[in-house]
Amino acid sequence: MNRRLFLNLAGSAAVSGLLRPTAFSANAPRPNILLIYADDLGYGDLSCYGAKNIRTPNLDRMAKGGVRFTDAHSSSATCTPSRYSMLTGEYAWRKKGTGVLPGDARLIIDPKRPTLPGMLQNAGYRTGVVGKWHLGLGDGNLDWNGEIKPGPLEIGFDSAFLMPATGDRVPCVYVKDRRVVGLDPKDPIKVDYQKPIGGEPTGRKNPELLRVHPSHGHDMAIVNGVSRIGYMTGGKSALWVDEDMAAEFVKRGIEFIDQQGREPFFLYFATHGIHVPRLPNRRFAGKTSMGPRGDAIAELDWTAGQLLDHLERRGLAKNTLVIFTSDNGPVVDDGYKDDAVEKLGGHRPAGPLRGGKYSNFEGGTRVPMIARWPERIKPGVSGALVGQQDFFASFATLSGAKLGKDAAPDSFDVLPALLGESTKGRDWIVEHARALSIRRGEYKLIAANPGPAVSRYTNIEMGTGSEPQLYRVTQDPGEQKNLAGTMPDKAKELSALLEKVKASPRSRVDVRTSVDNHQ
Ligand code: NG6
Ligand code: CA
Repeated sequence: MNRRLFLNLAGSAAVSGLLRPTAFSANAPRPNILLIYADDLGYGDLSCYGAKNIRTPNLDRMAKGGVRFTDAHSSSATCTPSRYSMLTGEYAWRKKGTGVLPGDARLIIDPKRPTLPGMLQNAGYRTGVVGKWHLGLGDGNLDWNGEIKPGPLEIGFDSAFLMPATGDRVPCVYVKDRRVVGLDPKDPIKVDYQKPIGGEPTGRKNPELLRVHPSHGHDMAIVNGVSRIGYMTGGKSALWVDEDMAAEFVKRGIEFIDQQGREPFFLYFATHGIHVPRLPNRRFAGKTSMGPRGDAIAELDWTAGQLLDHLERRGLAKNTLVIFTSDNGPVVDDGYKDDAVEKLGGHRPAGPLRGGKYSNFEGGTRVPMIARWPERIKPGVSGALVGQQDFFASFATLSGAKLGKDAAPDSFDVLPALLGESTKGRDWIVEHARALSIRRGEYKLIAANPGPAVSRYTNIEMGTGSEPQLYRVTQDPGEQKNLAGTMPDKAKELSALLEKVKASPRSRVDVRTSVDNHQ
């Protein structure tokens, strides 16, 4: 059906000449799109972003052949809201219930709304997701032993191979399309996030059974010697092996790429690395001086390398747009005693930025991002301001799809910037962590948000303050000098813009500043 739709669209495009953006010749084949989405990887965690204690040769090679962005953002400083925004083109902070989800949450993306994969599917792409989901499954009280829906297949993916939530949340099983993989019906899975079930040992009561100990939280169900968040029983034959997860995802990603049809593909490949628990494969254990966190970065680099090599092998590299980025900034201790703090050495996971995951400072959402498409992109480094919520509108242009007014309400078409053809991306962007911040031009305003300056769990500087803060981030990327007192007009201007964005549920249409808004 998709292919037929594509042929129809292609036919009418030839007649009307309307569907393809002028920048693209009508005959050029549309590129495949591979989006490699890392978890918790910081701005300073790759050698191509200045890391000295670690080498990431595959991603460095990708950066050399593509555009490396220095001001690219996830929409939020945690996972679920970033993914929600990326797949819907809507800021997650506009919707209740889009914070970090438990593993038994219902699907938070309404199957009726336009989505990034759905838009590409309608435009004739074959769409797939492999890896971390964390957007909920089912519509409440999900039975993990039956048909799991709604899920990715209901929001525009043709196929799915998932880790349902996070590596540190139950259930610790894979879901393929609508079923748990390898489940024995005689050993059904039960999941509970409120109370222990089945009399099984827990991390709290049975620390002697653990091979990795929690530093905070993570003291419930024990799976593979690691205590997690949430309780589960059953499903023994279906449990994943943490150390094999990266290779499993690579295998499934390659399988998807190899189901080639005549249509281009879109693969959303979301890694578990480098989220906790950090249990990279034996091949990477001890490969860096930084313990499991460093080794997980090495494994992540390998993962990207495997996919890039495969594209090469299949002759697909030239016409595939590969984007590599991360869902939020870095965290060192995220709840397990895994040597990450002790072995950090001089490494700065957020590079020159302040804060990290969960934080209002730039370290929360400014993440590595590399775009490579040999047939189209000229290698370079770009300081354009771009956000992951912009993939939706940008890929719409790329694929020749038309966006309805209500679709992807906060997504701006920054395709020329993504392709390295323009140094201008967005005029402004909202960053979302504990509070909202707004970036425009040289400045950033963090809204007032009283609270402890440093998280006592993660030791991250949160960017809290009882008054708004203003930083000139172009000159002061480390956000050291608060200018709110000396530049009250600038603070007011940004604060008014933030209020306007909050009040305009379709910011692409309603918040036009001097914007290079191509839609
Ligand atoms: C936190 C977890 C953290 C991580 C995070 C979500 C505790 C104490 N901390 O609640 O370990 O799982 O949620 O991370 O449980 S994210 O990258 O998926 O947003
Ligand atoms: Ca994350």
